[in-house]
Amino acid sequence: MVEYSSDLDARLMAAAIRLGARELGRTWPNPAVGALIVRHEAAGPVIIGRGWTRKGGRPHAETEALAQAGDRARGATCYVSLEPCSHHGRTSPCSDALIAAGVTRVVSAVEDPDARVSGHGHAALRDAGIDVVVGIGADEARAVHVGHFTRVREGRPWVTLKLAVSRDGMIAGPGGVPVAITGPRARASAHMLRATNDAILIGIRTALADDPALTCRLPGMQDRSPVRIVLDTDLRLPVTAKMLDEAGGTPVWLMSRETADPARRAGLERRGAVLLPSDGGIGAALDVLAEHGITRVLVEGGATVATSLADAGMIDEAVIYDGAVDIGANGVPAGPALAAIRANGAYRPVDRVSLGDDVMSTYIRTG
Ligand code: AOF
Ligand code: ZN
Repeated sequence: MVEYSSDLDARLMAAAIRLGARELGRTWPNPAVGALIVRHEAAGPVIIGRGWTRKGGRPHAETEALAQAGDRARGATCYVSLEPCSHHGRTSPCSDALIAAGVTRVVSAVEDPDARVSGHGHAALRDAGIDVVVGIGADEARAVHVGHFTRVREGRPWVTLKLAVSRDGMIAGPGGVPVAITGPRARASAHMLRATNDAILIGIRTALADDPALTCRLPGMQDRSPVRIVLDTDLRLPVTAKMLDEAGGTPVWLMSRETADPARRAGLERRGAVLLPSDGGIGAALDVLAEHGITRVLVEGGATVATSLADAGMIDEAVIYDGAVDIGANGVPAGPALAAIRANGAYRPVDRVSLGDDVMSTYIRTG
């Protein structure tokens, strides 16, 4: 009889969670799940299969890990960062695949809130005589799957607000002109945020003022650019916008009123933009994004969007880069969004790192 140590289970689960988390930003509409197939041998554990959810959500992590393990999966343990699915979705259920492969133990971090799966995956495994352990690494797994959980439970994506704030509390120069607030290390970290979110969202004013490409430009990670979304109620984005030059790479979605000028619609669609309906309200826009599969969205600007998100109580997480430059009193102040995040008790700081002359602080909403 093999002895399973809870310490070893915790370490192998942590590895499975990390394996899945590497794909954050690519697996939407699915969660970024990681799975390991492990044989517990006298000399120690041997990992015989590793899998993670692939781009667009298929194949699922367990299928990949089982394919690698082959016949050796018989009698092995599967460590998986989310309850194995039990529904007939785009392929047959992972719980069936685990049973068919002869896995005898499944260590699963957390139940899947998706109503098609919720509890049924674990039950199916137990019904087949598999020893199922649930809850090891649950907090870490929940943090990785927070986008999936928010989309399934609340019908909207998890919202991360990114703000770069000058030493004197400004986010842009006079009249909204862009100013370099942070240095290269902070900028690289902001590009990493882009890479790990499904989508990046800005308001039309920022799009007009900055003409940003909104891509991830980290070396070797150019293929990790998120869907680029502009809240552009009246379709004011010019067809010459830089982000449309690269529309072939990752999609550009413009959220606009359905009554927006048809000629402008046609012009932007010819440039590759996808138009989604929005009446201008941020809450409704987020619902539409969730319907289109977005589980995590990074909001990068500007003050208007940040303020309406703060007013709607929809900033789940905030990443604040405090820069070392001063902009001056006639700049654009960071305003109510930053005040809401730094207000006592509303958000809890979870991370704080120095990046050159800048400081990056991450906050998560309490309650
Ligand atoms: C797993 N392993 O790696 C993932 C799971 O549309 P489908 O058929 O791909 O199903 C999507 C649902 O499957 C998704 O909402 C989530 O509940 C689950 N994702 N499950 O067992 C995986 N990505
Ligand atoms: Zn599955």
